[in-house]
Order: sequence, then C-alpha cells, then structure tokens
Amino acid sequence: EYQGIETGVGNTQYSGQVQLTTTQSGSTYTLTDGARGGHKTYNLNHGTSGTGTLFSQSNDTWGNGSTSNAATAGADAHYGAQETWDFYKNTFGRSGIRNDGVGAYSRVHYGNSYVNAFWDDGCFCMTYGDGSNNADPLTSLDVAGHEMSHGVTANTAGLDYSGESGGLNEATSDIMGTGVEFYANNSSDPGDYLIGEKININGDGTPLRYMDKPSKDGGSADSWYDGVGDLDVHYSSGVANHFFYLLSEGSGAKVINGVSYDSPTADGLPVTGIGRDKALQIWYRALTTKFTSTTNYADARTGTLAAAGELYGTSSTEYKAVQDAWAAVAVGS
Ligand code: ASN
Ligand code: ZN
Ligand code: CA
Repeated sequence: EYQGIETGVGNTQYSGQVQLTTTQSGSTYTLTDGARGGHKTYNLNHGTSGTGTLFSQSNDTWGNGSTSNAATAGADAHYGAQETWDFYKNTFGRSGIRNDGVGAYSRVHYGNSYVNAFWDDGCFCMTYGDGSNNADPLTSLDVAGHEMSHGVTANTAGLDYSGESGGLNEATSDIMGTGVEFYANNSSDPGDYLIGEKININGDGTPLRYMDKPSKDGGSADSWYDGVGDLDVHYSSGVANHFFYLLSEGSGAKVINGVSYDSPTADGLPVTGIGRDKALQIWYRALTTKFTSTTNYADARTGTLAAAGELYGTSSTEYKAVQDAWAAVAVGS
C-alpha cells in the first residue's frame, strides 16, 4: 500500500490555519512528521501516563480551531514541534534536540484542567495540559519552543535546574521559545518578547512573563541582578531574559508587531541593540560551547562575551553590546 510524507492542514487554536507535515499509510493519515525525524503527536485523552493514541484519521485536515475537536490541540502541538525543528535547523544548523536527526514526540490532553506543559528527558517527549477548564491548552508556539529547548539544554550545557544555573536554564527556554515564535512568522501569533501571551494562563489574558521588564510578572523581584536568593527558576530567569531583550532590541520605548515595550536599565545607561538574530547566535554559541551545569550569572556574562568575541571579534559593536547589556541588568565583571 502507499506510504509517504504528506502536507496536511491544521486548524489550530492559536496559530490559525497552517500546513502540517503528516504521513499517509494507505487510507490512514497520522500526525507523524517524516520530514523532521519522525516526530509524532499523541492524544492522551486526559490520561497521565503512556502515550495514549497516535492522532490518526482518514483525511489530512486536523482540528477545527476549537477545543471541541480533540485534534485541535494536536495540530497546535504538531505545528509547534515542526516550527521548533525548523528554527533550530535553519538558525543554528542543529538537527533535532540531540542534533542527531531524531525526532521527539508530543502528548496533548494530559490530565484534566492541567495548567502546565513540560519536557521530560526520560521519554524524550513533550506533554501539554489543557489549561483551566480544559479550555486553554498550553500548546502555543512559544510554549512548544520553550519545552523542546529544555531538551536542547539538557543535551548541551546541562544547566542544573536550581539556583542561578536553573534561572539560566529557564531563560534559555524563554529565549529560544521566543526565537521560534519570531521564526514561524505566523500572523495569528506574531513574534513578541512575552511568554505565554496566547494561553490565558492568568485568566485575564495577560502573559506569563515579560522579557523587556521581567518584574511585570509580579515574581521576578527586579528586572536586574541583585542575587537570586531562593527565587523559583521561572523568576530568576528574568535577569537573563532582560539581558537578551536589551541585547536584541536595546533600551527605551519600542513597538514591535504591535506590542509596546519599555525596557529599563539598572545603570541608567542606554543599550543599543544588535538585533535578535545576532543575539540568538551569541546565546546559542555560549549555551553549546561555554556554559556547563554550574554556570552562574557571572559565568554567563563571561561565556556570552567569549561567544561574541569568537563570532564578531572583541572590538566589534556586538561585543560591546554584550558588555553593555549585562551592565544594564547589573551583572558586572
Ligand atoms: N512548564 C514548566 C517549564 O517548562 C514546567 C516546569 O516547571 N519545569 O518550565
Ligand atoms: Zn521551562
Ligand atoms: Ca510569545
């Protein structure tokens, strides 16, 4: 019987109508991405273990844009994995999470009203809850990119998930998840420096995190470094998120894709951004060749400076911008 890679249609909840890479076997289509390491998307159907069932049907149009159709979350998750794969491949030449060409898998509809999503190194898989009242699945592009990037961090720097290294681990996921969102260039979910702005996680439509001014989340005590104490890693990440925003876009007021930002600096000095593409290259090079399991904020400064020096030279504007952006979040030499 016929077997091949197909291009299907996803009617997602957050990203509008998108193309999805699927697989046809005879008269059955599945959410199996034959172009990206065989990444598969499964329906846990509110279970909390195993893989549930692979999304499979007799046509190649997935979901209807609403939670009334179980395949909608599947379409969002499959799209997120696809865009994350392409982001890493086309931005850094990385082939999958382990850079070995092998796909992971996603599981959607985990549990009931579960308000989280997570990567697990053990299963090499991503899992998505359906959110409050099973109405707001955590399957947006930035969340998908965030979770998959935990796998990349685990397979590169291996940043320990506590203290400052934990904050840097979380920030890496926010930085790369944001990179994925901009890369996808989807008109229903355009790139921004907010995390989780589509998933209504606070019940009032506000985002989970703000990279331009992390303190807006109410938990990242300051938008710059004054020791991270026993802050949760999702808050101690704020310093590095803010560094990345400033390095990319610079300080001061700015509107990007219709979102207004106004990024303060600890030293009151302006930072001139070098653009997100270069900032991503610097962070990725530091993550994959400088950072280790115990990297702290001071080490992250040293590591990103080394990466910028290798990429652009130590007398470059890029190198200077890395110095200025760390100073702006009070991480000094
Ligand atoms: N969604 C959370 C995260 O990726 C799960 C966790 O607490 N690790 O950060
Ligand atoms: Zn995370
Ligand atoms: Ca976002």
